[in-house]
Amino acid sequence: MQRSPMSTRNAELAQWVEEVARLTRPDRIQWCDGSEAEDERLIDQMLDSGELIRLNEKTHPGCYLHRSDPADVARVEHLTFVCTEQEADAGPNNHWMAPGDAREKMLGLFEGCMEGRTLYVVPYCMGPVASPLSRCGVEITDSPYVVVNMRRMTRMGKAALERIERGDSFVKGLHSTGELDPERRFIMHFPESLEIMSYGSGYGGNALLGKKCHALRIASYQARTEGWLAEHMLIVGIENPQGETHYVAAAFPSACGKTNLAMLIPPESHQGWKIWTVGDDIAWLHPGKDGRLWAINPEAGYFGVVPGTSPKTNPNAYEMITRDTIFTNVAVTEDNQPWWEGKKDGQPAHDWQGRPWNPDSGKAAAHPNSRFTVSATQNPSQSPEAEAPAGVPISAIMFGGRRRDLAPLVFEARDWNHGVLVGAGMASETTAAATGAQGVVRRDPMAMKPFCGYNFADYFSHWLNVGAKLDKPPRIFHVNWFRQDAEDNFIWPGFGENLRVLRWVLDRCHGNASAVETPIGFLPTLDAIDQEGLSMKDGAMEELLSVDEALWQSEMTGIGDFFDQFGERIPEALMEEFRRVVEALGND
Ligand code: GTP
Ligand code: SPV
Ligand code: MN
Repeated sequence: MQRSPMSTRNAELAQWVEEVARLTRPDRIQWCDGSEAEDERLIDQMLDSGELIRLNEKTHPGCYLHRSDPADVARVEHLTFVCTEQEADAGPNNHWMAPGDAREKMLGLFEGCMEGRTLYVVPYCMGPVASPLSRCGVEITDSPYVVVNMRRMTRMGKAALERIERGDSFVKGLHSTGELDPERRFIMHFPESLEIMSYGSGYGGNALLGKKCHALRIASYQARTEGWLAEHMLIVGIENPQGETHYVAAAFPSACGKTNLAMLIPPESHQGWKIWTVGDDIAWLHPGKDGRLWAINPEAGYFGVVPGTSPKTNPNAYEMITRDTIFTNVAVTEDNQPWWEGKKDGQPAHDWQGRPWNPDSGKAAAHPNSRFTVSATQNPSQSPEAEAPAGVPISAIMFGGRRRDLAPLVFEARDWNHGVLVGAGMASETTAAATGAQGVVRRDPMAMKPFCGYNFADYFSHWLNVGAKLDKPPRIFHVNWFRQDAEDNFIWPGFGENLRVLRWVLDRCHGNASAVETPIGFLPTLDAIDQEGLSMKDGAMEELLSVDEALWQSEMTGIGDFFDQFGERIPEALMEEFRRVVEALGND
């Protein structure tokens, strides 16, 4: 077996790599240092093997296309398990397997799976390397595509390894693309021993183990025992014309607008406003000594949804992905530029599977869950605070989802505990980010249904406890950009115009925005959201801010049924909030 020169002084890591190599029997072991030279070598190698295709160098320098196996294009929630000793600790919100059984199953799959291949050792740090809030991990993988993605998505290589060698504990993530057979595909998490085993998929959240597997499932479990929160949230700074910046964290389910909100460009009508991206997918939130909640983004890049990205909807992202970007499962034009639905420019010649494009097929040319991978440093609105070791202080938390009806454009919870109910009661229409039916409303508390590494009942209790520790907790809001009219049009223009809602949210935090109290919380008065320069149909704001109490009553019944499955474990304080809203709806 060949070995690259770099190895490690950390005995635990060295031993684990040895063990895995004995099990998987690779031809070579390569320790990844995260250097540019290493990245270039891997890319060249993948260009030779066809795993990457070079895109038009004139229009898209440094951009490559990767085509996944057609049956491996999204997260697989039905094959994702949380393996705690006690089944009840994983909760009814997770698939569970006993750790011993899961390990045995996975060892069987991994046996000899790297024969003829290279085993890459990928040390990474989630969060700024200098931050005490950051956490390390090591992913062992046989996929060079994973390595180059991890280099853009995390602080990968030498600096992370040094942190581990200084004594940081690390999450052990073992990954192989295997045969890409959906029958031999499992994503297993062992939060009690800080381990992940992922076999049979090369796609995003299944394979880039630092992201959902570590920074959410494992980290949420750790966060509970340590008194912080690991959340599926963007973090954004909003600078007003006076030069003051306030930070908002927002949890929306997959493909529901986090990346777009995190890098929004203010509309023409909002001269002097500026948006600063801290993170677009994951936030680690810690109670600070000052009684506020502070957030870091554990990631260093974006694995973003491509379709719908246009100079109109998200000019920042559109610009950002014209260079040094890895595209996964987009279509290409005749002259080899990436193409996707909603690009508003060019025409596809080949679809995401490389087949000649047939405009009459009625099918999308790019996969609806096609993605870009890009380093955050390429984002023109990257926050100067993105590397701050202490993170940024959070003024407001927003929950939201895709609801064609029911949920108004925005409302504010009465207080933290009511806000926890608003988050716990969230639901959203499913999207292409996970396999399975799309457009089906499902309960997705805090946008964490696929990502909470433990029992949701304990998670809600933990949220309540964190709030109780904060002297100055963030205010909590719920938003919905996706209300539709009878003709299926989105009523709210969304994208850049969402800044208008952010302004109301921040004005509420500072006590100078008007609102009316309703059974579900505080809603803006009809004129409270600035509509200057906004073109909407007459009566649109009334519709966006309407609360249909009969619909809300049946929503509360659905939430109650959802809570029932957790039995006695559901915190009483949450049920108190629940009963209060039900009663208020009944009395109105
Ligand atoms: P994940 O990366 O899967 O976690 O997704 P995300 O939450 O970051 O979603 P993203 O911002 O990538 O948006 C997903 C889709 O929703 C894209 O096709 C966007 O164009 C669309 N979208 C985002 N914001 C808005 C909005 O304000 N209004 C409307 N109508 N669509 C939006
Ligand atoms: C999501 O599905 O929420 C994503 C993409 O951000 S993935 O990395 O596949 O989880
Ligand atoms: Mn996500």
